[in-house]
Amino acid sequence: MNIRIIGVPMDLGADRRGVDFGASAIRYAGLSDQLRRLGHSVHDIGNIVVPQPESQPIGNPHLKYLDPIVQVAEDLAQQVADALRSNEFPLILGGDHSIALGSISGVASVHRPLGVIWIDAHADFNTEETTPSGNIHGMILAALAGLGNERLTHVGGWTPKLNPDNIVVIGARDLDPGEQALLRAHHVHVFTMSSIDQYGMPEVLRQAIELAGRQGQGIHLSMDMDSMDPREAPGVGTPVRGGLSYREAHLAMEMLADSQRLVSMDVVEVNSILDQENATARLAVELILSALGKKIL
Ligand code: HAR
Ligand code: MN
Ligand code: MN
Ligand code: MN
Repeated sequence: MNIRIIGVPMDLGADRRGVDFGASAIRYAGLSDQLRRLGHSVHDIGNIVVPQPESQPIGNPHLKYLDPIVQVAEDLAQQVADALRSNEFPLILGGDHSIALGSISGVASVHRPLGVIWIDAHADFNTEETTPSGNIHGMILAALAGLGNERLTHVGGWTPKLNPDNIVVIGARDLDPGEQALLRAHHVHVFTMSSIDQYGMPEVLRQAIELAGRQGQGIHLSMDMDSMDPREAPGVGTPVRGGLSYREAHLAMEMLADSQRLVSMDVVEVNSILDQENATARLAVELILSALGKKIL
Protein backbone atom coordinates (compact mmCIF):
# COMPACT_ATOMS: atom_id res chain seq x y z
CA MET A 1 0.00 0.00 0.00
CA ASN A 2 1.07 3.59 -0.65
CA ILE A 3 0.59 5.66 2.49
CA ARG A 4 0.49 9.45 2.65
CA ILE A 5 1.23 10.83 6.10
CA ILE A 6 -0.26 14.26 6.85
CA GLY A 7 0.56 15.94 10.17
CA VAL A 8 -1.84 18.47 11.68
CA PRO A 9 -0.37 20.24 14.74
CA MET A 10 -3.77 21.45 15.91
CA ASP A 11 -4.66 22.34 19.47
CA LEU A 12 -7.32 25.00 18.90
CA GLY A 13 -10.12 22.49 19.48
CA ALA A 14 -9.10 21.48 23.00
CA ASP A 15 -8.28 23.21 26.27
CA ARG A 16 -4.82 21.90 27.14
CA ARG A 17 -1.67 22.75 25.23
CA GLY A 18 0.64 19.96 24.11
CA VAL A 19 -1.51 18.03 21.65
CA ASP A 20 0.02 20.11 18.85
CA PHE A 21 3.25 18.10 19.33
CA GLY A 22 1.40 14.84 18.74
CA ALA A 23 2.30 14.41 15.08
CA SER A 24 6.01 14.99 15.77
CA ALA A 25 5.94 12.61 18.73
CA ILE A 26 4.39 9.85 16.61
CA ARG A 27 6.96 10.40 13.87
CA TYR A 28 9.76 10.39 16.47
CA ALA A 29 8.48 7.01 17.69
CA GLY A 30 9.51 5.55 14.33
CA LEU A 31 6.30 5.50 12.31
CA SER A 32 7.68 5.75 8.76
CA ASP A 33 10.51 3.24 9.19
CA GLN A 34 8.21 0.68 10.71
CA LEU A 35 5.57 1.14 8.02
CA ARG A 36 8.28 0.61 5.40
CA ARG A 37 9.46 -2.51 7.21
CA LEU A 38 5.90 -3.80 6.84
CA GLY A 39 6.27 -3.39 3.09
CA HIS A 40 4.37 -0.13 2.57
CA SER A 41 5.65 2.84 0.64
CA VAL A 42 5.48 6.03 2.70
CA HIS A 43 5.09 9.60 1.49
CA ASP A 44 5.21 12.01 4.43
CA ILE A 45 4.17 15.48 3.25
CA GLY A 46 4.95 17.09 6.62
CA ASN A 47 2.57 19.25 8.61
CA ILE A 48 -0.30 21.44 7.48
CA VAL A 49 0.02 25.04 8.72
CA VAL A 50 -2.07 25.59 11.85
CA PRO A 51 -2.20 28.99 13.59
CA GLN A 52 -0.99 29.18 17.20
CA PRO A 53 -3.76 29.89 19.73
CA GLU A 54 -1.80 32.87 21.08
CA SER A 55 -2.14 34.55 17.70
CA GLN A 56 -5.91 34.05 17.39
CA PRO A 57 -8.99 35.56 19.04
CA ILE A 58 -11.07 32.90 20.83
CA GLY A 59 -14.30 34.26 19.36
CA ASN A 60 -17.66 32.78 20.39
CA PRO A 61 -17.18 31.03 23.78
CA HIS A 62 -19.51 28.21 22.67
CA LEU A 63 -17.38 27.62 19.55
CA LYS A 64 -13.85 28.52 20.50
CA TYR A 65 -11.46 29.25 17.60
CA LEU A 66 -14.14 28.45 15.02
CA ASP A 67 -12.53 30.46 12.19
CA PRO A 68 -9.05 28.92 12.20
CA ILE A 69 -10.45 25.42 12.85
CA VAL A 70 -12.68 25.65 9.78
CA GLN A 71 -9.82 27.08 7.72
CA VAL A 72 -7.55 24.13 8.64
CA ALA A 73 -10.38 21.68 7.93
CA GLU A 74 -10.84 23.08 4.41
CA ASP A 75 -7.13 22.79 3.77
CA LEU A 76 -6.86 19.26 5.18
CA ALA A 77 -9.93 18.07 3.28
CA GLN A 78 -8.21 19.06 0.01
CA GLN A 79 -4.98 17.28 0.96
CA VAL A 80 -6.84 14.12 1.92
CA ALA A 81 -8.92 14.06 -1.26
CA ASP A 82 -5.74 14.63 -3.26
CA ALA A 83 -4.05 11.67 -1.54
CA LEU A 84 -6.99 9.37 -2.35
CA ARG A 85 -7.05 10.51 -5.98
CA SER A 86 -3.33 9.72 -6.16
CA ASN A 87 -4.08 6.21 -4.88
CA GLU A 88 -2.50 6.86 -1.49
CA PHE A 89 -3.98 5.85 1.86
CA PRO A 90 -4.32 9.01 3.99
CA LEU A 91 -2.88 8.59 7.48
CA ILE A 92 -3.53 11.80 9.38
CA LEU A 93 -1.69 12.54 12.62
CA GLY A 94 -3.17 15.01 15.11
CA GLY A 95 -3.49 17.26 16.81
CA ASP A 96 -6.75 17.32 18.70
CA HIS A 97 -9.84 15.57 17.38
CA SER A 98 -11.12 18.68 15.57
CA ILE A 99 -8.82 17.64 12.69
CA ALA A 100 -11.25 14.82 11.84
CA LEU A 101 -13.54 17.51 10.45
CA GLY A 102 -11.07 18.03 7.63
CA SER A 103 -9.92 14.44 7.23
CA ILE A 104 -13.40 12.92 7.05
CA SER A 105 -14.78 15.74 4.88
CA GLY A 106 -11.97 14.98 2.43
CA VAL A 107 -12.51 11.21 2.49
CA ALA A 108 -16.29 11.57 2.16
CA SER A 109 -15.87 13.76 -0.92
CA VAL A 110 -14.27 10.77 -2.65
CA HIS A 111 -15.87 7.74 -0.95
CA ARG A 112 -19.62 8.30 -0.73
CA PRO A 113 -21.32 6.90 1.30
CA LEU A 114 -18.60 6.51 3.90
CA GLY A 115 -18.69 4.56 7.15
CA VAL A 116 -16.84 5.76 10.24
CA ILE A 117 -15.57 3.86 13.26
CA TRP A 118 -14.81 6.40 16.01
CA ILE A 119 -12.81 4.85 18.86
CA ASP A 120 -12.93 7.31 21.74
CA ALA A 121 -13.71 7.72 25.46
CA HIS A 122 -16.05 10.48 24.23
CA ALA A 123 -18.56 10.58 21.39
CA ASP A 124 -17.71 14.13 20.25
CA PHE A 125 -21.42 14.56 19.50
CA ASN A 126 -22.06 17.95 21.08
CA THR A 127 -23.28 21.07 19.32
CA GLU A 128 -22.85 24.70 20.30
CA GLU A 129 -26.10 24.30 22.27
CA THR A 130 -25.07 21.23 24.28
CA THR A 131 -21.31 21.75 24.73
CA PRO A 132 -20.20 22.15 28.35
CA SER A 133 -16.80 23.53 27.30
CA GLY A 134 -17.08 25.33 23.97
CA ASN A 135 -14.25 23.09 22.73
CA ILE A 136 -14.84 22.16 19.13
CA HIS A 137 -13.08 18.76 19.36
CA GLY A 138 -16.19 17.65 21.31
CA MET A 139 -18.51 18.58 18.38
CA ILE A 140 -16.85 17.04 15.34
CA LEU A 141 -18.77 13.81 14.88
CA ALA A 142 -22.09 15.70 15.21
CA ALA A 143 -20.91 18.27 12.67
CA LEU A 144 -20.01 15.50 10.20
CA ALA A 145 -23.53 14.12 10.64
CA GLY A 146 -24.88 17.57 9.75
CA LEU A 147 -25.69 18.81 13.27
CA GLY A 148 -24.62 22.08 14.82
CA ASN A 149 -23.08 25.28 13.55
CA GLU A 150 -23.34 25.77 9.82
CA ARG A 151 -19.67 26.67 9.39
CA LEU A 152 -18.72 23.30 10.87
CA THR A 153 -21.32 21.28 8.98
CA HIS A 154 -20.58 22.86 5.59
CA VAL A 155 -16.83 22.31 5.16
CA GLY A 156 -16.25 21.88 1.42
CA GLY A 157 -19.64 23.47 0.76
CA TRP A 158 -21.84 20.43 1.35
CA THR A 159 -23.55 18.53 4.18
CA PRO A 160 -24.00 15.98 5.72
CA LYS A 161 -20.78 14.02 5.27
CA LEU A 162 -22.07 10.97 7.15
CA ASN A 163 -25.33 9.13 7.70
CA PRO A 164 -25.67 8.42 11.47
CA ASP A 165 -26.59 4.85 10.60
CA ASN A 166 -23.03 4.32 9.31
CA ILE A 167 -21.38 5.87 12.37
CA VAL A 168 -20.13 3.57 15.11
CA VAL A 169 -18.60 4.88 18.34
CA ILE A 170 -16.51 2.40 20.37
CA GLY A 171 -15.13 2.84 23.89
CA ALA A 172 -17.40 5.67 25.11
CA ARG A 173 -17.46 6.27 28.86
CA ASP A 174 -17.81 10.04 29.30
CA LEU A 175 -20.87 11.55 27.59
CA ASP A 176 -22.60 14.85 28.40
CA PRO A 177 -26.40 14.92 29.01
CA GLY A 178 -27.28 16.90 25.89
CA GLU A 179 -24.88 14.76 23.88
CA GLN A 180 -26.57 11.55 25.07
CA ALA A 181 -29.93 12.93 23.94
CA LEU A 182 -28.53 13.76 20.48
CA LEU A 183 -26.91 10.33 20.08
CA ARG A 184 -30.24 8.68 20.92
CA ALA A 185 -32.33 11.00 18.74
CA HIS A 186 -30.12 10.32 15.71
CA HIS A 187 -29.68 6.58 16.35
CA VAL A 188 -25.89 6.63 16.35
CA HIS A 189 -24.49 3.18 17.14
CA VAL A 190 -22.55 3.47 20.39
CA PHE A 191 -20.62 0.58 21.95
CA THR A 192 -19.82 1.87 25.42
CA MET A 193 -17.14 0.35 27.65
CA SER A 194 -20.00 -1.55 29.31
CA SER A 195 -20.94 -3.13 25.96
CA ILE A 196 -17.30 -4.12 25.43
CA ASP A 197 -17.23 -5.68 28.92
CA GLN A 198 -20.45 -7.56 28.22
CA TYR A 199 -19.96 -8.79 24.66
CA GLY A 200 -16.19 -8.62 24.26
CA MET A 201 -14.19 -6.77 21.63
CA PRO A 202 -14.44 -9.50 18.94
CA GLU A 203 -18.25 -9.30 18.84
CA VAL A 204 -18.26 -5.49 19.11
CA LEU A 205 -15.86 -5.15 16.19
CA ARG A 206 -17.74 -7.70 14.11
CA GLN A 207 -20.94 -5.68 14.54
CA ALA A 208 -19.16 -2.35 14.10
CA ILE A 209 -17.68 -3.33 10.73
CA GLU A 210 -21.08 -4.65 9.65
CA LEU A 211 -22.90 -1.44 10.68
CA ALA A 212 -20.35 1.08 9.40
CA GLY A 213 -19.95 -0.72 6.08
CA ARG A 214 -23.51 -1.92 5.55
CA GLN A 215 -23.72 -0.86 1.89
CA GLY A 216 -20.29 -2.31 1.16
CA GLN A 217 -18.66 1.09 1.50
CA GLY A 218 -15.21 2.02 2.75
CA ILE A 219 -14.59 2.73 6.40
CA HIS A 220 -12.60 5.57 7.95
CA LEU A 221 -11.05 4.82 11.34
CA SER A 222 -10.75 7.74 13.73
CA MET A 223 -8.60 6.66 16.66
CA ASP A 224 -8.68 8.98 19.69
CA MET A 225 -5.87 7.82 21.98
CA ASP A 226 -7.97 8.71 25.05
CA SER A 227 -10.05 5.63 24.22
CA MET A 228 -7.19 3.68 25.81
CA ASP A 229 -7.00 3.13 29.51
CA PRO A 230 -4.88 5.96 30.96
CA ARG A 231 -2.44 3.37 32.34
CA GLU A 232 -1.57 2.51 28.73
CA ALA A 233 -1.88 6.04 27.32
CA PRO A 234 -1.06 8.68 29.93
CA GLY A 235 -0.30 11.35 27.32
CA VAL A 236 -3.79 12.58 26.48
CA GLY A 237 -5.55 15.82 27.41
CA THR A 238 -8.75 14.28 28.78
CA PRO A 239 -7.94 10.89 30.36
CA VAL A 240 -10.90 8.83 31.60
CA ARG A 241 -10.45 5.72 33.74
CA GLY A 242 -11.75 2.36 32.61
CA GLY A 243 -10.62 2.42 28.99
CA LEU A 244 -9.45 -0.11 26.43
CA SER A 245 -6.72 -2.54 27.34
CA TYR A 246 -3.63 -2.93 25.17
CA ARG A 247 -4.89 -6.18 23.66
CA GLU A 248 -8.48 -4.99 23.18
CA ALA A 249 -7.22 -2.08 21.11
CA HIS A 250 -4.83 -4.24 19.11
CA LEU A 251 -7.53 -6.79 18.41
CA ALA A 252 -9.77 -4.01 17.11
CA MET A 253 -6.96 -2.84 14.78
CA GLU A 254 -6.22 -6.39 13.63
CA MET A 255 -9.87 -7.09 12.86
CA LEU A 256 -10.13 -3.83 10.90
CA ALA A 257 -7.03 -4.79 8.91
CA ASP A 258 -8.54 -8.23 8.20
CA SER A 259 -11.80 -6.62 7.05
CA GLN A 260 -9.89 -4.88 4.21
CA ARG A 261 -12.44 -2.08 4.39
CA LEU A 262 -10.26 0.75 5.74
CA VAL A 263 -9.79 3.62 3.29
CA SER A 264 -8.19 6.15 5.66
CA MET A 265 -7.28 6.67 9.29
CA ASP A 266 -6.55 9.40 11.77
CA VAL A 267 -4.81 9.19 15.14
CA VAL A 268 -5.48 12.06 17.51
CA GLU A 269 -5.13 13.54 20.97
CA VAL A 270 -1.55 12.44 21.73
CA ASN A 271 -0.41 15.11 24.19
CA SER A 272 3.34 14.84 24.47
CA ILE A 273 3.67 17.41 27.26
CA LEU A 274 1.57 15.13 29.47
CA ASP A 275 3.11 11.90 28.13
CA GLN A 276 5.61 9.67 29.93
CA GLU A 277 8.69 9.06 27.79
CA ASN A 278 6.63 9.12 24.60
CA ALA A 279 4.70 5.99 25.68
CA THR A 280 1.44 7.18 24.15
CA ALA A 281 3.08 8.04 20.84
CA ARG A 282 4.85 4.66 20.78
CA LEU A 283 1.52 2.95 21.45
CA ALA A 284 -0.04 4.98 18.62
CA VAL A 285 2.63 3.63 16.25
CA GLU A 286 1.98 0.05 17.34
CA LEU A 287 -1.75 0.46 16.81
CA ILE A 288 -1.26 2.03 13.38
CA LEU A 289 0.94 -0.91 12.37
CA SER A 290 -1.70 -3.41 13.47
CA ALA A 291 -4.41 -1.50 11.60
CA LEU A 292 -2.25 -1.48 8.48
CA GLY A 293 -1.51 -5.16 8.38
CA LYS A 294 1.12 -6.16 10.94
CA LYS A 295 0.52 -9.74 12.04
CA ILE A 296 1.90 -11.62 15.01
CA LEU A 297 2.46 -14.68 12.83
N1 HAR B 1 -17.62 16.10 26.03
C1 HAR B 1 -16.70 17.12 26.46
C2 HAR B 1 -16.86 18.39 25.66
O1 HAR B 1 -17.54 18.39 24.67
C3 HAR B 1 -15.30 16.61 26.38
C4 HAR B 1 -14.88 16.37 25.01
C5 HAR B 1 -13.85 15.81 24.61
N2 HAR B 1 -12.58 15.50 24.69
C6 HAR B 1 -11.94 14.79 23.76
N3 HAR B 1 -12.61 14.38 22.67
N4 HAR B 1 -10.81 14.48 23.95
O2 HAR B 1 -12.77 13.10 22.40
O3 HAR B 1 -16.31 19.39 26.02
MN1 MN C 1 -12.33 12.60 20.44
MN1 MN D 1 -11.76 11.62 23.50
MN1 MN E 1 -28.95 1.50 12.61
